[in-house]
Amino acid sequence: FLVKASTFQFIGRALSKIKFNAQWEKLAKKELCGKDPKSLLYVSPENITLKPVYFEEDRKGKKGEIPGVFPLTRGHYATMYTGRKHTIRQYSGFSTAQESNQLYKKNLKAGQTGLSVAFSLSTHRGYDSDNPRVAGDVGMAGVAIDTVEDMKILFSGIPLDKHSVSMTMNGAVLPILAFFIVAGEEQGVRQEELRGTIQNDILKEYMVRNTFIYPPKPSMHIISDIMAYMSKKLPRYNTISISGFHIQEAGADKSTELAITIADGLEYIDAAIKHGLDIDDVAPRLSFFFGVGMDFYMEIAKLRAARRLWAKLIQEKYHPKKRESLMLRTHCQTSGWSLTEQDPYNNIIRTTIEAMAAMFGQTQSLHTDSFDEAIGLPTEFSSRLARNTQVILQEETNIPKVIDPWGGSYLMESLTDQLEEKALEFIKEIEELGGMTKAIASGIPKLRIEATAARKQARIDSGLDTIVGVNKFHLENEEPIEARIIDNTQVRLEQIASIKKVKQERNDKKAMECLQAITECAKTGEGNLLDLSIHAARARCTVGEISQALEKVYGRYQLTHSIVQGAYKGSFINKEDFDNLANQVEDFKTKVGRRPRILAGKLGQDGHDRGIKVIASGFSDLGFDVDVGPLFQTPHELAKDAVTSDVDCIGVSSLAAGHKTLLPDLISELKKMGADDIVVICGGVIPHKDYNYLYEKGVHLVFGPGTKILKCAQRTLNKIKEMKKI
Ligand code: 3CP
Repeated sequence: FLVKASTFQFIGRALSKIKFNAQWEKLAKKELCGKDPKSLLYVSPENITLKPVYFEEDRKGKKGEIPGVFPLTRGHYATMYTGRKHTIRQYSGFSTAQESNQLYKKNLKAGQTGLSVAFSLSTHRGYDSDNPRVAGDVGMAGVAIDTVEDMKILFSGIPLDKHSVSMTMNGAVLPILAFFIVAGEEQGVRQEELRGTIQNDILKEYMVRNTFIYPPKPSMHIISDIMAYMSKKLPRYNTISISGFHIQEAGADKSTELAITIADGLEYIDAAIKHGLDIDDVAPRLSFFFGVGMDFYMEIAKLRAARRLWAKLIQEKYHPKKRESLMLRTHCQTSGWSLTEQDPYNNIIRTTIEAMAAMFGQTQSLHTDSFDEAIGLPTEFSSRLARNTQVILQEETNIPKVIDPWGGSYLMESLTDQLEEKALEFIKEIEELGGMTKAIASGIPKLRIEATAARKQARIDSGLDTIVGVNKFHLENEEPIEARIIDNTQVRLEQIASIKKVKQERNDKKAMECLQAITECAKTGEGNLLDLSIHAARARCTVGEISQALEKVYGRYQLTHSIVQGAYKGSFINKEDFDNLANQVEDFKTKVGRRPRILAGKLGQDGHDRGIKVIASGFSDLGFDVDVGPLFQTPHELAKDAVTSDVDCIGVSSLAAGHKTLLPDLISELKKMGADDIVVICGGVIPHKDYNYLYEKGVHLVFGPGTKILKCAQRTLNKIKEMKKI
């Protein structure tokens, strides 16, 4: 039922329960010339009904709360951010450590108050830059860090006891954390003085982000070792940033995002307790990370409900002694998914609105997206505007001068209650499945997210939900905007040279002993993996070597895909257009003897799979025979799978800037295999100016963000027919 239920099934039931204040209802009916005021209701994707007006009775007799007082809905400190503004923490990293270091210093001077490192996908997945598997990924979507020497360059001239640093790292968390600690040490900063956050939230990687390396069980062991080490030695460092952001970006509605995030947090605490830690050793240093999209009221309510839910559940389940254990401290990021390639300056407006929601929701730290992120990596200009969005909100609007300004609003309190209730329902379902690790193994949370994403796409494609410039008010002519270009070949060569130098200069025997100790610890569970990784970092072992030392015991995890069926079709309003194309697919089947067969693939280390899964669901509902290939394939592997499965078309989704290297390689692999009659289509974050380059290299169709699935499917079918001369 999680997969097939349509949003619309719920609407009738929800509406019949709604009651208005009788006096208002009478007046409203008159103003609406007799029409039922229920026509003004809106049912959100969470199945929460937004009413045109709220009254005291919507709070069901509940009293107002005080910031700093349990259950902390209005804030975990009494003064919250009236005295200390939230941290402006822009996530960034460009190719090399030198470039990123320059950028960080510049940003700090210009008003940014915290650092946040974006790593290269090759680093995320535990590969050194000289590994041929990652030829197309090194330095494309963040900074490539191979050894502690790179980390030292990254923070050169940035004292690590003065600046708090967030590092988005999950898979290769041990070597990266170890490099950071050793870089601090070699700057003269003691471990207890280091401040910041490591993302280290592996559970969500198996549901959405996919930059895992090892299977769930050993990954949870790694996390427990990190919590054990850091609670003793790095008391000011946040050990996990439990992310709902990625869950929302992958398509979840707000109550699902909230429930999964809180359930992940509880699972980490249980793992720590099993590892012998106390609730008060771990909970105070867990931190959170939420996405903030365009549903303004709902996003503010979500952050309020999150604080309340966490405080209540921790109190009820673990009875901590420290007050800090109850505090849900969070970073927020404006929604990348809400950015459009079409009329992209509109994104500045979107980001401003989302940033306001995050501030009204009392975030501790915030990243605001650059307007050009649906087209490519941000430029210096767009990054400046993004940062200044926050600076202006903090400095010019007086918004931060009042704590929880929406507290006491009938609407906001009612939405907060409803979101808390809905999220709790799903948390209980997860608990009944035996906790989050088991729920992930059942595949239920992932399917639930993917079904919501497919339904949302259908709502947009059929015009039920508006996106300005995409499905309403689109421009006749779009002026192309500048996008940042990264010379991946140059970055890779520089990194390869620096790895070589580090290996030549180190004591190899010592390095190998450190790696052997890590492998032994992984085998026996004796010792602490972070402690051993710090020794390996000091001995100049690389990211790849440390990851490999663990992989020998744990192996590399492979995700199996399933495709959500019926959710796209079930939420599509204009059935005539849908059926017309579905009939063409049937005709194809009659003529050819089989359905048009598509292999949807991801190349390189880019694990963002919302796009490919939504396309797979939509095409499959239309009658195509769709298979989703494994993540992280090389062009050779994808071509081989396509030939073996005898497909008519390969669809590649590229979101991490690897398209100019990986797609031409795929085409040449297909040629080598004599399979150049296979149609190759691609989509994702691909700048317009790269379209011709891709066409020249042999790609048949390129689809930008915002393309309707029906249009994409129609053009693909036509192309397959043209190639097959049908
Ligand atoms: C603040 N403080 C206060 C008060 N306000 N003390 C008393 N009364 C107050 N009113 C204190 C805090 O206790 C803290 O002290 C210090 O001031 C700093 O405040 P903070 O709120 O802890 O702020 P910050 O250091 O910025 O930390 C924020 C959190 C942290 C806790 C959320 O985890 C964080 O910065 N997270 C960022 C995560 C991030 O950037 N992720 C990027 C994801 P102490 O220091 O003594 O505790 S990017 C992923 C994007 C896409 C992708 O996947 O690629």
